[in-house]
Amino acid sequence: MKRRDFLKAVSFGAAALAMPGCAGTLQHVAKGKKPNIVYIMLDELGYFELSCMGNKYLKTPNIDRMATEGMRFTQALAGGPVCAPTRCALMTGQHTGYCTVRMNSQVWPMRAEDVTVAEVLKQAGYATGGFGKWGCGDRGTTGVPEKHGFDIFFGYYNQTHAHSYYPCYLVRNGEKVPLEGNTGDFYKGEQFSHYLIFGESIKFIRENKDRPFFCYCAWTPPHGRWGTPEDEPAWQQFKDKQWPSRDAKVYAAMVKMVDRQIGQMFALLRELDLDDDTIVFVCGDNGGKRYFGDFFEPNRDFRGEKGNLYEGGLRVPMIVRWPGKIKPGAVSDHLWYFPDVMPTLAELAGVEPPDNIDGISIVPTLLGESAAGRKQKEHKFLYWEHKEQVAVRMGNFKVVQPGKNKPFELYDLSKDIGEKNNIASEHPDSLAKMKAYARQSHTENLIGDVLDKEKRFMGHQFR
Ligand SMILES: [Ca+2]
Repeated sequence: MKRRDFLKAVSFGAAALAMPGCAGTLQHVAKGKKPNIVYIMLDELGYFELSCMGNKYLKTPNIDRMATEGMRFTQALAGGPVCAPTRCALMTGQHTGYCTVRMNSQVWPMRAEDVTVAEVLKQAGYATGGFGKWGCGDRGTTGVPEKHGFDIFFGYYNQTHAHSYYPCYLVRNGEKVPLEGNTGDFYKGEQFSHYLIFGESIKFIRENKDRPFFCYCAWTPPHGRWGTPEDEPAWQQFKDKQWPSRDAKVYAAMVKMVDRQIGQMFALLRELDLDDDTIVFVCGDNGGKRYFGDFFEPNRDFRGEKGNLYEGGLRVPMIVRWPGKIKPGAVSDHLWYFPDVMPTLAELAGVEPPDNIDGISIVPTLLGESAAGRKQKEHKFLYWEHKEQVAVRMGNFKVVQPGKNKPFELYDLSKDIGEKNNIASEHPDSLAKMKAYARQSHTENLIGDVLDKEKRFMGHQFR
């Protein structure tokens, strides 16, 4: 056993030992009922792209209903402003100054010793399935999901592979699954990948209905490129709109399609009599992108978009529903981000997360402080880095360093959600403190190993 694998085994073993009867065990766990967990993350869906958020064009009736039946968060923030790092922060509970995958890269996999939430839940007795875009390590690397706690992962391992809905193949547990009839054309083919990914998500729930399961749906719609089957019902609804581009219409159709599938997911949970035993999350993966200028207004009130660390790059829609446990119609302004998902799900499952995480469980916010048996703990600060950008959030204050050697800007988000009024010169003490938090948060970026480079994604023309 290599030293780092040994360290992983030791720290993880200690976490497992700490689990039974630990202080603060939730009532449902004490009674031996671990909830099923469905975590649906829609790629690029912006904060203002739900109809319940007043969007004029996009229709999300099932997500809207979920918000009336569950809790909607106004200050849930992504782990990072682009696909791969935000997923790594979500999976590991570590922020982007500490986690392994800090950029969208072809050669930057998770390390063997990185512990994911799937590993933690698997140790708690969960069946673990992932469906959609992985982004934390290509085939042939130490970052593959089947070595990070997933019993099954089906979809795209490589985020660039995920740019097509008609790829020549998808991947199941490291093995290529050829999609006959697809030629490498981005917009046309015989097999629409997301139907297959959705089908596998549903199948996983059916197959594991009699035991606790973690169904991680990192679904790629509405991320481009925007190919769609001509007979997709949502496309039929939008294709004749007099809108600026075909792509905008497909984007709207994709939002409507995944909303319909979320409705189907809830119908399945009711059919299997699992509705009350299942907590469902629906969120975006990073801030919205202005693919069509301001047409859909993905980040209406926010500055910036996907790729930067202003609120437009980080704030995501986040709705959580668990009948009988989460208060219906609640709106929470609790400030949290993706590293908090790991300890939250671990607590719901009655196990301890690893020690080396940055997240804080939000169970007291979700279930109420009396059910959780303690008050909600707040972050002293939250931290992000992306390429040469840095951001720190401390209460309502946020600093952003938008590039290398650029001065830090300071905003008070309670008065200035659009980050327009830089007040750095008025608050030297807060600025100094937050800059110090930034310095202490950045660690050396360690990297996983490529074990077989022939297995990596080579481009859409290759089968
Ligand atoms: Ca994304």
